[in-house]
This record gives sequence, C-alpha cells and structure tokens, in this order.
Amino acid sequence: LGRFDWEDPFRLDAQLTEEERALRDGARAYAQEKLQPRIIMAFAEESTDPAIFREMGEMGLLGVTVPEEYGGLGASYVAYGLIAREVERVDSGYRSMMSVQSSLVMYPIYAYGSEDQRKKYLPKLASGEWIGCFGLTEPDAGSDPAGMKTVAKKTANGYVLNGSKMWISNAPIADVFVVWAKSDAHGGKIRGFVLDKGTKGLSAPKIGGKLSLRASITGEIVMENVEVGEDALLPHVEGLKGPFGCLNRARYGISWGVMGAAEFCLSAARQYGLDRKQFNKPIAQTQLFQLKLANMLTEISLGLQASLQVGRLLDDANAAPEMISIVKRNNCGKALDIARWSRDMHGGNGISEEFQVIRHMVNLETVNTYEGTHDVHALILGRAITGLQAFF
Ligand code: TGC
Ligand code: FAD
Repeated sequence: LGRFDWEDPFRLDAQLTEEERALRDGARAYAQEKLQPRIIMAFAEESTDPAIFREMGEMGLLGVTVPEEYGGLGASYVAYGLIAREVERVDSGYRSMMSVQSSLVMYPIYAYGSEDQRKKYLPKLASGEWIGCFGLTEPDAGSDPAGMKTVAKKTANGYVLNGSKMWISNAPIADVFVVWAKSDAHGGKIRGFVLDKGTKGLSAPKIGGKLSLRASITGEIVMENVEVGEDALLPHVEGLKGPFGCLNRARYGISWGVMGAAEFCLSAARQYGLDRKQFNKPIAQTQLFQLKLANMLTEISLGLQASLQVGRLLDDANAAPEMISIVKRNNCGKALDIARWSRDMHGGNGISEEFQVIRHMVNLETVNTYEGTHDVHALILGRAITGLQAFF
C-alpha cells in the first residue's frame, strides 16, 4: 500500500503530463511571488492593476489552449484548469481577469472569428497588451440571456448597436469588447460582435461598491448608436450556442479555480488549528475540528478528480455541457462551504483580512452566481435527467 499525502490525496500530480506539471509550476510561482503580495491591498482598495494582464501574458498564462500561431500555447484544457487553480488559490478576482480574457474573449475570436479578426486581436490579447471583456448579461437578462434587449441593426456598411450590458468583468479597462446582440439581418438571432475601445457611442462605466471580487474590476457596457463595419461581426456562429460555447470553457476553468481557493482555505484552517491552543491543546486535536478538515479534504479530492476527468474529455472533444454543469455547480458550492467552515475555524481572526479566508468566502459568493447560478446548473441537470424543461 502507498503513502497518503493530504496535499495530493489521489495522486493528481502523477496523472498529469510533464508539460502540464511545468505550466502548473510556472503559474504557481507567478501567483505566489507576484499576485499574493498585492492581493490584500488590492481587495481593500477595490483596485485592479491592468499590469497584471501583461505579466500574465509574459508568463504565457493567457489563451493557453489557443494555437501558438495566434500567440497561445496550444496547451491542453487540463493545463488551463491547473493554471486557474493556481491563480484562484490567491484570489478569485485574478482568476476571473484571466479566464474572461482566455475563454470568453480569445476563445470566441479564435473559434468564431475570421482570419483577419484572429490576426488582429489574438496576439495582443495573448500578450496582455490588450484587455478583453465579454458582454452577455443585461440589467433585465441574467439567467435568461435569450431575453436580451441589445440589438444590432443592419446598415449599408455594417451594423448599429444599441443596448446595455451589466456586471461585465474587465469592461472599464477593456480594449476589446465581445458583445452579443439580436441582429435584425439574421432574423433576430443572437450574433457576436467585436468592438474596439474608443468607438463612438461605446462606454463602460465602473460598478463600484462590490463587497465581493473587489480586485477584479466590473462594469456596464453602454452602446448608444455604436456604428461598426461588417468586419466586427463574428462570422462563424449564430444563436445562443455562440456565447454558451465560450461559457462551457470558462465554467470548466472555474471548476478548477474554486478548488484552488478551497485548498487555500483548508491549508489555512489546518495551520491555524495546529498553532492555536484552547483548553490546553491545539484546536486541531479536537474531534469537531478534524471532522471539518476531513470533510474539506474529501470534497476537494473528489472535485479535483472530477474536473480532471472533464478536462481530459474536453481535450478529446468528448465532453458534454452537462458534465461541465456538474463540476461548475458542485465545485463552486463545495468551495463556498469550505471557505465558510475555514472562516469559522479561525474564530474571530477569521474575519480579519490578514488571515484571508473571509476574502475567499465573499469572492466565492460571486463565483457561485456568475456563469450560471448554482440553481440554474441544477435545472440544466434536471432537464438532462428528466427530459423536462423547468426554466419556464
Ligand atoms: P436552450 O434552449 O437550452 O439553448 C439554446 C441554444 O443554445 C444551445 N446550448 C448550448 N450550446 C453549447 N453549449 C451549451 N452549454 C449550451 N446550452 C445550450 C442549445 O443547443 C440551443 O442551440 P440551438 O442551435 O438549438 O438554438 O436555451 P435557454 O434559453 O432555454 O437556456 C437556458 C439556460 C438556463 C440553460 C441558459 O440560458 C443558461 O445557462 N443561463 C445562465 C446564463 C449564464 O451562464 N450567464 C453567464 C454570463 S457570462 C459570465 O457570467 C462571466 S463571469 C466571468 C468571470 O468573471 O470569470
Ligand atoms: P437572476 O437571473 O435574476 O437570478 C436571481 C436568482 O433567481 C438566482 O438565485 C437564480 O438562481 C434564480 N433563478 C433565476 N431563474 C430561475 C429559474 N428559472 N428557476 C429557479 N430559480 C431561478 N456576465 C457577463 O455577461 N459577463 C461578465 O463578464 C460577467 N461578470 C460578472 C462579474 C460579477 C462580479 C458578477 C456578480 C456577475 C457577472 N456577470 C457577468 C453576470 C452573471 O453571469 C449573472 O449575475 C448571473 O448569470 C445571474 O444573473 P442575474 O444576476 O441577473 O440573476
């Protein structure tokens, strides 16, 4: 029988390729050396440092699954997940910045874009010189994006876009806006457009006062008679499967990312329990404390293994969206539970920024909601199980 390692309970490390391990180690070194020292202040001040995109670009962390000819690494989805886990071990906001750029901006331009769009945008997004955002959600259309009101009207030379998007990560500092609109020229079907910062009528005011994900800037996208040429249209996709194709990848990455945050919370609780004495013994020597650690470790072990399997299936082009709903939903919900337990296990210190677990806890409230809420993914799975649609 083998030795048990609580930091790698199912020998995940041994299930990775050499390239995947190298990318993970590079991401871990960057996240711990460059992001960890900034996060407490960034979260406190609700500030986002755009230089992080360029640093991530230099480290090769943006668009890792995009082929090398467009500035990516052509790496596996498992590698992408491992990177998300290392970045989110520091903060969900930093992982958000990265996963929007990779899965929600670079992926659609690569998968649905023209060759000219790929060449214009992808290398600069991969290097972090340009920052991207993805506008699907609207003030009156969140879980039900089919209810969007943004419209694209055909003109002689292109389109005019009108509408507004809400809760858009990276928007106030974005150079590139991937937005989804109902297009009259395509029978009212949803189409994707790539807009450049500075286009007349396009603005992205910041949404302030967030008590979660404070290191990742969020904004609206306001489009007032935004005129674009035909070359702004993503030519190769039509309908909701366009944005959902991107969301599949981002949701999968989130399933790994939140496990990184959960691992941080487990390690912090363990260390705190070993150091802190009450009733003349370490609190880690009490049965209730150990029960919580055991529950945390169990959920993390199972969650990581499930994400690895879905990643391998994605790499084999054999993953179904429902598999991604299982891991997005389960891992976010479990990570949120783990962060709450860890906060509790730290006692009063658990509410201090210094111990960091309450920051993970409030961040994970957002992550449990965005990219399809915990309940919406239950309904996606319920529909797959029963064949009955319960959304409306
Ligand atoms: P439904 O009828 O189910 O489907 C409409 C069309 O879309 C296709 N489709 C998919 N295609 C690929 N992948 C998927 N996962 C797909 N799901 C559906 C489907 O086949 C159909 O295609 P076609 O050709 O027949 O037209 O659509 P519905 O309107 O009933 O959808 C219901 C529901 C609830 C599943 C869906 O609307 C949903 O997932 N809602 C959640 C919305 C959401 O996730 N928003 C995310 C916004 S982006 C974001 O949060 C970024 S945060 C980023 C960060 O900071 O990290
Ligand atoms: P609603 O859809 O109004 O849901 C409210 C509640 O009702 C939830 O509990 C939900 O589960 C429940 N509910 C809804 N429908 C049903 C139903 N049929 N049955 C049962 N319960 C239901 N969007 C983007 O497009 N791009 C981004 O970059 C982006 N970044 C974000 C960053 C942050 C910090 C946040 C908070 C959000 C971001 N979002 C982004 C938006 C996010 O995807 C939405 O908030 C999410 O999809 C939920 O939509 P909503 O907020 O409108 O909630």
